[in-house]
Amino acid sequence: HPIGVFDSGVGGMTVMRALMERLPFEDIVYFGDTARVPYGVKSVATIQHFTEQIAHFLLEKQVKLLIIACNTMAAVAAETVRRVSPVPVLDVIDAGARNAVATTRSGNIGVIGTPTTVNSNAYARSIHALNPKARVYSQACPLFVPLVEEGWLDHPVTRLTAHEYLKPVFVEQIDTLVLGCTHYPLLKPMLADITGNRMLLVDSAVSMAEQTAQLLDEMGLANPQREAPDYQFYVTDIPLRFQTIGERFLGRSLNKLDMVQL
Ligand code: DGN
Repeated sequence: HPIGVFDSGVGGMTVMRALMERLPFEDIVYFGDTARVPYGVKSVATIQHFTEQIAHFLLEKQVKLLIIACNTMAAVAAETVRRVSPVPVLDVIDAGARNAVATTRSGNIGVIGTPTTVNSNAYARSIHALNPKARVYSQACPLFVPLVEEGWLDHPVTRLTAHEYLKPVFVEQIDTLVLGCTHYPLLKPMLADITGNRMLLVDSAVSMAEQTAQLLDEMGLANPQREAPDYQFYVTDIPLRFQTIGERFLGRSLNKLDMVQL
């Protein structure tokens, strides 16, 4: 059975990529709701409704595990998915929070994400559940998503924007920074540069892949070593730049792409 991964659009392909690298013998089905992205500006009820539709779609594909790759969906709809899913559900916020708590030395953790993710306080809740003494500082970075989709990964405009969001008053309080949005791993080199070499960056996509590997092991669900796993992509729309952006996120060419309606 494949692993089911889903996102509000193309961004979850950073999680898909991390999973492909960490778990090279697993079949993976990806679902991106590209017709309805961005979720970050929608109401909680709508995000929960859309998320539940996607979960049902993937469950019909007989997935052995559901992975919520989108931070915005994980922030407000993880419980909705857990309620309807007979298979285990993992989400990026829980994975990133666990990694951050394990990583920080000072207990002062910074989180960056979309406004919905930051306003939901989901990272702070998850981090405090693991370590009540940790202090969480967060910063919404709404301009990062369009800048990354534009491909401006090391562009003066992006650099200026990052300096604006990551002001010294924020950065100097923390020793660990969680990249709490699917798009941010592509900015990692620039963010590392701006926050300085003592900052510990937590890539929530890599954390997710690590947690998935652990769970598959524990449950005895991991595939044995084999050739050529199957990767299937479903999206609800194929916009103009989809191939370019998708391949940039995935780090390889995008085959087996189908458009579906929910
Ligand atoms: N995938 C979303 C996230 O991780 O928060 C970013 C894109 C969006 O829906 N705004």
